[in-house]
Amino acid sequence: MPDRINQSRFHPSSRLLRSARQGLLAAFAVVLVNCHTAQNDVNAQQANAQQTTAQQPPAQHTEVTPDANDSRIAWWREAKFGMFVHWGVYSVVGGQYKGQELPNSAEWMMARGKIPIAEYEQYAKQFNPVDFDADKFVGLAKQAGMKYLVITAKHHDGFAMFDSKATDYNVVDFSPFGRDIMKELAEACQKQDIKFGFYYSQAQDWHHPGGFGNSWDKSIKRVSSDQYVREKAVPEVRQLLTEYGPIGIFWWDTPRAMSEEAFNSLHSLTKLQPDVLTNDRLGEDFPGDYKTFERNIPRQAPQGKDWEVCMPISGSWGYKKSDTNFKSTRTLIRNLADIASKGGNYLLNVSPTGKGTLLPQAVERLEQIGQWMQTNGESIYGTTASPIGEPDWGRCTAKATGDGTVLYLHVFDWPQDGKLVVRGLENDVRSASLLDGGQNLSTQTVDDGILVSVPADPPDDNNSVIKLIVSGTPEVRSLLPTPGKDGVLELFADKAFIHNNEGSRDAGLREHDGIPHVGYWLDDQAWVEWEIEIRDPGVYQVSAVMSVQEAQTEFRVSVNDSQLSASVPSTGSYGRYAQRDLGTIQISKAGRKSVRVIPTPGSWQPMNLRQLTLKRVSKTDVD
Ligand code: FHN
Repeated sequence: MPDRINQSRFHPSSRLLRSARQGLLAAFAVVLVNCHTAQNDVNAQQANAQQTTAQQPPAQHTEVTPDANDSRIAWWREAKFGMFVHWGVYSVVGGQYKGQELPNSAEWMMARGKIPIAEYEQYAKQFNPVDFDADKFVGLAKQAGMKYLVITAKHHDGFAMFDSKATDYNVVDFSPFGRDIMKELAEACQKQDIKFGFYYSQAQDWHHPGGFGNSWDKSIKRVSSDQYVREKAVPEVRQLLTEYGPIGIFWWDTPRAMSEEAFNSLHSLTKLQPDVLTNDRLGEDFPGDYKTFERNIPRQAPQGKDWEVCMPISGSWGYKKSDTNFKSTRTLIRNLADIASKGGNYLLNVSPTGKGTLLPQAVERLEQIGQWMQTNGESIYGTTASPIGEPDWGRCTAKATGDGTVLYLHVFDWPQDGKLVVRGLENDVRSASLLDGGQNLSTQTVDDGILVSVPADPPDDNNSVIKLIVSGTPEVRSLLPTPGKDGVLELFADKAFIHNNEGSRDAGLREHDGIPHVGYWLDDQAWVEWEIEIRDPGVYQVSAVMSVQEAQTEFRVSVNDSQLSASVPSTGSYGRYAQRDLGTIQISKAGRKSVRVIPTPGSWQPMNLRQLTLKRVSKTDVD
């Protein structure tokens, strides 16, 4: 079955013609009455081959031992920073359809515009990025300090940006460009020592009759998703993993419910390159090598796993004419430091135009990030998460060095009084210096930790890095939030630890009017926690600032073993916040406490929680 849904069109298969040109088919002088006949033959051969393959037992999952896994992912943990590229047919028109702006990200234009396949194919016939130069393109990533590049080999629209053998609907056979972009980029990355990876939309395919997602084109003669996987996804993934050299990353996207056979036939292909790393988006049962967050940086890192944040440099993943929403260089540099300070990688997306180049706004930002990385790259590459939490002046990354530790203090807000305090740090300091220029800085131990004396002016407007070397591994006194002298402790959403079950129903940090709240809290198994320190036992009044849309919601608030049950009526809407008194809790002993907000199963309605406040109202319950 050819990868074009409407088989009635006469369309000489350029692959067969190409082969004919090579004289391979001259003897058979195939007269193309209708491509789908010949194409079917080609596909039939391929399909038979695939069925044979598919009938082979999936490669045994040789369990990777932790050490072996550590060595596989070591380069990725060192790299910290990569380029994501969304480039395809949609780039020709910048996400505009018949001159109209479509909502959302440009690569979704076929779906948002409900564009029939036959019509969308006409855009593919215009894809001709004559200004594309793979070496220059990869050079931009390298210059920015990026160590790997992941590009859309096939997005949801089904168009292959490589010389696919599974379908002529590809950049070589179907577009005037006629070159294998993935091949050119793979070679350029190899030359410039940049790891190369593919994004592949394994389930959504709006061009193949068995792909997920195309609900608008009524000409589709549906076939099973298994057939789509067998005919297209498996052969294309196999081709990408066998014909483009060493592949560092295979980036699955938008998993959909598929048969176990389909999942296993796709997953087993990654054994073709045992060192290839995969993300967690093949399907729920395939965690891959690392978790991927998208667009937003999590407040807390997921525990015990590698993770990354992928994010467009502007608003749209694919080039969108109207998208002027470019993040500032300051934001991008600080994002990189923020993510690294939590132990993650930053996969920053760029969007080539239909001509094959980046907009000047993107180039400018990549160059400015590159300048910062030239000076400060060691504070990012190969670092681990902050041992001192999130200081109020910026972020911190760390790196073991011999019998000591280097702490890189990423100072966003330079102290006006020349005194930077690293709160809670108790180690002996060996040295302190500006990473930019090496100027030595004096330090002293103070009640709150280590005070670093800094010059009046910061070396960098966006993120000035201080290199602090201490003896041994970091020793940090717990600096948990504690009630003030007035007995009041306000616990805000963006300092909470959100305990989620895995999956797409994650409660997470959202914002209304620029104020963070715990939102999307659909799952009554998700709960929220703050760690605090109580110095004065007593009875504490508990209140919350929240919004509740439905009639009423019920939950518990606990402080270690003490708890109260709360029932809060609707505040009118999710966007309408109010302060609600929830009752009192007795805290009998001083010390470290866990404050928790836990939904009452069966009586829970989602709420948006901005803050929880504890106020000491009496010394004991008998006062
Ligand atoms: O639907 C895609 C989207 O177009 C884009 O590719 C992002 C990148 O992570 N992934 C999906 C949305 O989560």
